[in-house]
Amino acid sequence: MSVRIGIIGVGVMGADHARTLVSHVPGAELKAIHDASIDRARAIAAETGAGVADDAHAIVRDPAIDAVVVASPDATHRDLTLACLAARKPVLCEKPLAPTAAEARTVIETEIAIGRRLVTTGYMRRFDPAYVEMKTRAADGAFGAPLMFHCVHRNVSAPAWFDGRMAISNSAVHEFDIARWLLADEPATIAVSRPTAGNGAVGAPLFLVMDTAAGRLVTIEVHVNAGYGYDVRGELVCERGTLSLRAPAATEANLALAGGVAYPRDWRPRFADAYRLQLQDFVRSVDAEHPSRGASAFDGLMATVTAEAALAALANGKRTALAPPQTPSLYRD
Ligand code: ISE
Repeated sequence: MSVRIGIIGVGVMGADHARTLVSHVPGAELKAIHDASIDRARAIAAETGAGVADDAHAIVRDPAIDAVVVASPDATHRDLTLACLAARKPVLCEKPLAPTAAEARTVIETEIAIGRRLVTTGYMRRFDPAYVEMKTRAADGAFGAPLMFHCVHRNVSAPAWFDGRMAISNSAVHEFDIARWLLADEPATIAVSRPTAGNGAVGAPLFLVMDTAAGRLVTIEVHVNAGYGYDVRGELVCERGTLSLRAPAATEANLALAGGVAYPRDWRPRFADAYRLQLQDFVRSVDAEHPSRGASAFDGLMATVTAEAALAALANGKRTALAPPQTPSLYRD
């Protein structure tokens, strides 16, 4: 029996999920898709063989659909995830779970009331082989305790619909999530600076410094208009050594008196393995015997709580303390 999937939103990420589902996820059937643009929905349907639904809620309600992927705009994530919970359908919701912590909290409250974890938040880096190897090697003891984690997050350019807050609420959230997962530690305070040189336009670089509850430091550069390529870096500094993510490509080219790696234009090639492994895990988790290994709704809430503190720190120029919620028992492993 295959798992029948519906996808809501087939823009950049939803279309990528649709293609990955039909080509790389055995046991999954892409049953229907919906998009606010009917032309876009039809184009992806023609490519993948999915049906087209003219309403997002028709996908959620359809008894012939077992699980839902939500990849619509950020502001719609919470309500669609709640609709999936009301229908008791497993849902992979793209990050962020909600634009505000108050909205994200309603998702975990609903899930707790149901008493079963149905939500996976699309923090796919938890499946990226490089981060997984970093976490595994850091745990073997040879490196000693992790002390600092340096992150760099650069995009070629911010999309036109990016507003001044989204470098934090839509981009830096990946770093907040991967730092929590890698260090198994919670954020305690956060400060945000930015260079005063340059034009200060939306999407100018930001530099964030977090202390964690266990006394570690996390530094994050977010530059959504870096111009040259999609470039994500990470270096974990431990007591006796460091672990760094390697270059963005598997090959290095030498040609015409020059050598180096090519950068992808966006995150899809860099994290293709992570997206595929996340979808495979999600489809497997539809069977309650195999709980999702992805980020939970609580992890989604935590990334958004951290983003809110970072936005406050950016606005008032002060180091801001976080009051992370206690982990409810449903979310303790
Ligand atoms: C985008 O939505 C993503 O999720 C990418 O992974 C991230 O690098 C980018 O900054 C976000 O806008």
